[in-house]
Amino acid sequence: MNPHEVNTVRALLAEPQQAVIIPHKNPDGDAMGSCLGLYHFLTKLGHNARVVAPNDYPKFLKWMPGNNSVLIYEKQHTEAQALLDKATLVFTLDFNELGRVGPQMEAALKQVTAPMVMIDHHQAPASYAKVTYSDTSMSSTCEMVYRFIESIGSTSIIGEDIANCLYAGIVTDTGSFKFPSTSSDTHRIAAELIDKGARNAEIHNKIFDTNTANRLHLLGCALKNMVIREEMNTAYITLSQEELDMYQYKKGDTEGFVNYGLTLDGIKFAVIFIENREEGIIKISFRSVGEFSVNEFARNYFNGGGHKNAAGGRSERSMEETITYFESLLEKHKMELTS
Ligand SMILES: [Mn+2]
Repeated sequence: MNPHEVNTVRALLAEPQQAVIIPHKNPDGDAMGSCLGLYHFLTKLGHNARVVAPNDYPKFLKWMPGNNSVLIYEKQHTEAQALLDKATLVFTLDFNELGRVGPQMEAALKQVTAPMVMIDHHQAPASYAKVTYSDTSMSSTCEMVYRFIESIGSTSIIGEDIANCLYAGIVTDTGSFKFPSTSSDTHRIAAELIDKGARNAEIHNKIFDTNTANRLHLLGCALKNMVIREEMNTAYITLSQEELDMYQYKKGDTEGFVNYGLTLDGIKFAVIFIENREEGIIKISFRSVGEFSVNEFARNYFNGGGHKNAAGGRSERSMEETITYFESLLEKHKMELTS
């Protein structure tokens, strides 16, 4: 944040606020960790704060301190709406435009007159907030919340509650400190959080070692389906609705599957196509290493976007047509993919 933004936030927080903190739809570890970390911080400063998530999230994120106070907009609509109505300050975390909370909550947020503060590391932030703290070089929104606390107050306020929440988001969004966005500062902040009480081994275990037998079998199916286009440095996976049903797919089960393509020697571009018959679409996740921007690829061809090396998109065509289209795009981008 620049000095002007720091002053604006400081002035806002000089008065007691009714703050609502909002993650994106289908919140991940970084979204929930940053929201709950900020929740504990604001509460410690004497504000009335609440996290309102657009929809529910997986069990492996529900151990975080403060989780019991989170409201789910989709399920607890009346209570959540009442909080939004009386909010004097709204924080939006880990997303770059209001549409990321889903249409129902987006409409509600557009009615909000309270000032908003955005803290986010995705590209192309929209300009709805009074303060936009956006930095695409950051590993995670949790890292940004740490810096936010540092610049408007003092990190001495960070106790084990904040430390555990923020550490969880950093470990999730950095792929356990292996993605290129992991900087020396990320490690310094993580170390600081451990000193302040983050139980790092336990956090890792709670987030990552939660497989069910069905999920591992579904992973086996996904890996069998993987198509490796070595000459394009590309690997992609498809999962049909039948296959998901066969292994009693539950939301979140395919999380991380797309990354397996990148573990192949020489593969720079990995994609997973997942059929969702209920919505009538194919959901797509893109990952890359190096210069190939999956953010642009997803934006240009699949109605999506994200970061340079991690993005999402969708297709309204059938799986077969989607793959044919995708293959034609590989040809079109052969130069970039093989350079
Ligand atoms: Mn994030």
